[in-house]
Amino acid sequence: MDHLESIYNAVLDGDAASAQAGVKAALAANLPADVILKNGLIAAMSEVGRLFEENEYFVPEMLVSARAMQSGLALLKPYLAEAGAEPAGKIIMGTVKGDLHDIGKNLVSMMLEGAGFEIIDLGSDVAPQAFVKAVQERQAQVIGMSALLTTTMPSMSATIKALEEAGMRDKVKIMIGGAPVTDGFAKQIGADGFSPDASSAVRLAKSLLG
Ligand code: B12
Repeated sequence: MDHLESIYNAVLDGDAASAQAGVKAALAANLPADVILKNGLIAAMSEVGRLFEENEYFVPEMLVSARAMQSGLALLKPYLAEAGAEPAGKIIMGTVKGDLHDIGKNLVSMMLEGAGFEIIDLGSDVAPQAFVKAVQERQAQVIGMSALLTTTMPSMSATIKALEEAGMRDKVKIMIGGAPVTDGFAKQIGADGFSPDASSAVRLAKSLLG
């Protein structure tokens, strides 16, 4: 079995120790960090997403896989940063008020970090004012908001309004996502972009920063 395959299997199995061992072995074999990320860790995580949709994996499996991916990614980070040279930009990430779902937000953050962005993670259940305060204090160029409940989607719009009221709306680009969120909703509330998954979120962030 090659290194990428063992990383892939380790993430699918939710085996953090094997994922780390696989990443170490792959790096020692001089595989490029971005290849390890894309063909090992991310490929496995998208298979986890597929298995979840097929009802073959459930939340606990998804959580341990995400954790295994995260532990592998931690080892890759210094190499990815090296390859990326210049930091690509600063992004504030958070799951909106009332919403505790953070797996998708964390995946998006990890992928953005892998692509060289600096991430300021406000966590979950983030009130509109907390986003505004973070923009003021941290001088980020982009806000990424996540919502997994139809009942918390309005908090995205409330956050945009709070930024407008604080005179900060033109200082940041806003991207949104989460299972119930659509492109149409993003346009309706005046966000700058929507993306349905973590890898397209990286493309979106890059295009927002022009
Ligand atoms: C895991 C889970 C939970 C976990 C969350 C654990 C955690 N730490 O996140 C727990 C068990 C706590 C939970 C609780 C609840 N949940 Co829940 N949960 C889920 C479940 C099964 C999976 C969500 C998930 O992690 N998916 C995997 C990730 C990788 O996908 P994702 O989040 O969509 O993220 C991807 C994209 O959307 C996108 N993305 C996400 N965020 C962002 C942000 C940006 C900026 C961008 C660009 C992209 C982007 O990229 C991500 C990666 O590809 C969903 C079912 C589903 N199909 O979504 C229900 C679901 C979201 N939950 C639901 C409900 C109802 C609840 C509860 C109200 C249940 C209850 N009665 O208590 C509570 C609410 C708690 C709260 N206040 O938030 C409903 C929502 C229904 C609705 N229409 O609103 C769902 C859809 C289940 C269902 N079919 O009924 N839940």
